[in-house]
Amino acid sequence: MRTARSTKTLGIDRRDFLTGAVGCAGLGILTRHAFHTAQGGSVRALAERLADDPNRPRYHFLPPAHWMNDPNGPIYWQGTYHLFYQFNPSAAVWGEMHWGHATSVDLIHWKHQPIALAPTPDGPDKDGCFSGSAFVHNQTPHLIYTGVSPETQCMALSDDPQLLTWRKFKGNPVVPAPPTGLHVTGFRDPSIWKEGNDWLMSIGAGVRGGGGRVLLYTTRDLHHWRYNHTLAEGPPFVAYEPKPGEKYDAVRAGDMWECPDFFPVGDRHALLVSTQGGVAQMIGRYRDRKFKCEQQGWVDGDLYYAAKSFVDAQNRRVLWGWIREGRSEAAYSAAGWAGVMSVPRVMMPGDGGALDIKPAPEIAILRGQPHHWSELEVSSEKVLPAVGGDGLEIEIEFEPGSAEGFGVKVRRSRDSTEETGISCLRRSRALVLDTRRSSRNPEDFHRVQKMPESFQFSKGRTEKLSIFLDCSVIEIFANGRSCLTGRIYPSGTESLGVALFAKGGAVGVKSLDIFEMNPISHDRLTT
Ligand code: DQQ
Repeated sequence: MRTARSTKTLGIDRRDFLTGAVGCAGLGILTRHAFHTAQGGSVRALAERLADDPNRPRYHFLPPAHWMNDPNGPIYWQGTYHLFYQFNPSAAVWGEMHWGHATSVDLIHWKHQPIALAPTPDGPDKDGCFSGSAFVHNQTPHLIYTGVSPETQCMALSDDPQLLTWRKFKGNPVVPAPPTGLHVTGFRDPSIWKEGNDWLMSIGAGVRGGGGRVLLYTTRDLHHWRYNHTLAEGPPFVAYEPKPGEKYDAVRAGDMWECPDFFPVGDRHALLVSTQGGVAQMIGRYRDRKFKCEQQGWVDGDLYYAAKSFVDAQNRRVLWGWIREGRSEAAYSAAGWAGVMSVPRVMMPGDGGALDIKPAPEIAILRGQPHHWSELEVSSEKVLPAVGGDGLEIEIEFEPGSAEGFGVKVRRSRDSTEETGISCLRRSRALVLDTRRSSRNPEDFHRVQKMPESFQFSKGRTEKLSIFLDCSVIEIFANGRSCLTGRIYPSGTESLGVALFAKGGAVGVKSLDIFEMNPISHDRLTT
């Protein structure tokens, strides 16, 4: 990781690693995967560009190059975690949807594998293999996904213990159309689970002007699917007012729920759907194969989308989510990559009914050089001179005092003309990620993002933040419950400082731990 002290990684310069002085792993990844280069440039030039890109994260999962969006079909199978994802192998823009594939034994370090699903010319997925799920039937791993266009549900299975090859069902599509008479805005992203001898499948849908829906299908043999009824439905989560002249967009309007994810949480059930720019969480009762929402909120902000969970080796419910780019399409297309996977998150029932969402503890294996402070009092800005970098985990526990606002700054330049602020605001009871000064470049991404779920301060309680900074990604976990993900693209590669601050009074810092994180990829390419 780039830290205040060093620009090298384990003594290996990234360019040497790529071009052969040490090895050619990065280049090999791209060549083996037969990457095309959108601009007609060489694969070597693309690999060098990615390896030298200071915005490209080094401990979050990334595709080897080009575009990635939704996590698909996460599954733990025979001692290995498999992560599939929406992938465009030709360019760093959305399109030509394939299923990329990577494997891991520890949930943190990943190995790229050959593409799992590609569109079949003249097949029901000729225009793309959209999102879906993995499951095991008769000891055989299966994938179920949406083939386009039109949107239909298709399946594939693998006899390979390593799941490197997949064979599509001859009878695809297994669900060729939405239920007769239902005029849906979309019909995609199947998710599957078993109850007794029945397989149940939920499909994302909605009705124009009528909100989102999740449709429920059942089968016993995987070939004959029967539409049962609507598993869940609901109005838009936020009022939708199209701008003058704006074309109707069902997802933006809240009339289409994408990527439904449905699972038990304690004695209730959770339904996650992606819509209106974010991932909505609904908690409620599941009876007679119908879900009734009792509580709702958002999982994260609007840069986190298409979340998808699975049950891991330890029976935990682990959630993956796609972190979008904050920069323009022109910028990410030119960079040659777009999209990052969140760190794995563990979900469990929390106080008051909402989900608790925490980073998977496995992430601690990446902790390098530690720095520790305790019992500090901060009444203005306090720069921490001994620490810095673009790959950090920050664990901080505040004891709110008289300060109106307090927090941490990262990626701070020495003259503080560039900095990213994470603030707890007492009056509005909010946690805010302020990226207005994250880059000196006025064209870059500048905004103030608020943690969507109310981040409550209560007298006498401490506030605990876990912050994962990884080059252009910031993931914040507040009190083990609320999450906020942001993107920053600092113009100064020397903007690596960390500071604490308080405004309008003082704040106590009970404890502060900062870890310089080890990369999972020394060349930004191999995982
Ligand atoms: N992304 C996929 C769709 C899904 C959307 C296409 C959500 O299956 O609805 O890439 O990001």
